[in-house]
Amino acid sequence: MADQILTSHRDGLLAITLNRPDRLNAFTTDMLNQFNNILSEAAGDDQVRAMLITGAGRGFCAGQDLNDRAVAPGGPAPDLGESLENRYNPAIRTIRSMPKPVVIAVNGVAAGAGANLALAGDIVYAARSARFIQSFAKIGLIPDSGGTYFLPRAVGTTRAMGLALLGEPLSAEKAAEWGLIWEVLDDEDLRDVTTELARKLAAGPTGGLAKTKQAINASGDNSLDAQLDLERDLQRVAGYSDDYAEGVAAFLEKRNPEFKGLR
Ligand code: T3D
Repeated sequence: MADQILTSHRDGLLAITLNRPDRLNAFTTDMLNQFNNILSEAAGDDQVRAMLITGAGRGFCAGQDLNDRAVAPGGPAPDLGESLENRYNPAIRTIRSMPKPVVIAVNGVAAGAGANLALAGDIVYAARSARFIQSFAKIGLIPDSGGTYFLPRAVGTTRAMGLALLGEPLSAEKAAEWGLIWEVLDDEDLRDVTTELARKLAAGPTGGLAKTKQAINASGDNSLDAQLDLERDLQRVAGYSDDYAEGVAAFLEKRNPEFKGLR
């Protein structure tokens, strides 16, 4: 059996490719466990300064593999809370909290938990042919993997509710127009452009980028006062970093900076 997840690590960039193209990269339990292991190792590895997540074939990820669920009318029901607690939630938490930028390249359809995994990224690009589907509504479930958190914050309650209750596909272009994702790229450009961008981030002052991510993610739950305090605290630490000194020196000397990317 081919590896369900492919990784490559070069120049500080860890690229992860979900690799079950015949099932639109839907997650089995094994695959999701593997994904979580890769994510948590990457989160703590200083050699990984940025991440890129994409899918193989014509899909990004179709969420939970429904063949992997022994569920049928009248039969025993699986404990989906256990599945979220132990596998989906850790993946989303690790992506959101890891102190390095995570770029998502949505190469094709992103459905169910696959759609919300995409939205967990820090910068989300999509191929023009990609679609985002909150398909939970079609099978009697609720949007999980952060969907009920990310959607209303990104597009407002009205659109979030429509997407979640109807479970209809949202085109990549509309997703960008609504502010759900950063940018749409032509299908043939997606991989190269996102790899290049993620490489640039990996060569950047990743300590500062990590603090930026932390502050922006905290803002949704903070008052302005609390957010100003957080900015003060994080900026104090950033101001003591070698990367800040290097960034200022490079600017004044009119040369490219060489960031170490330490926290
Ligand atoms: O269970 C838990 O642990 C709780 C957590 C739940 C999180 C979730 O993600 S629940 C939601 C699960 N996902 C879905 O409901 C999406 C199901 N898939 C679809 O609705 C459609 O496949 C798509 C809209 C995503 C794409 O449609 P289309 O027409 O482009 O492709 P297709 O022909 O439906 O799919 C291609 C193949 O992939 C097909 O197999 P086949 O006929 O060629 O042998 C299809 O069955 C398979 N596939 C797609 N999604 C899944 C899947 N197989 C298993 N599980 C899937 N989720």
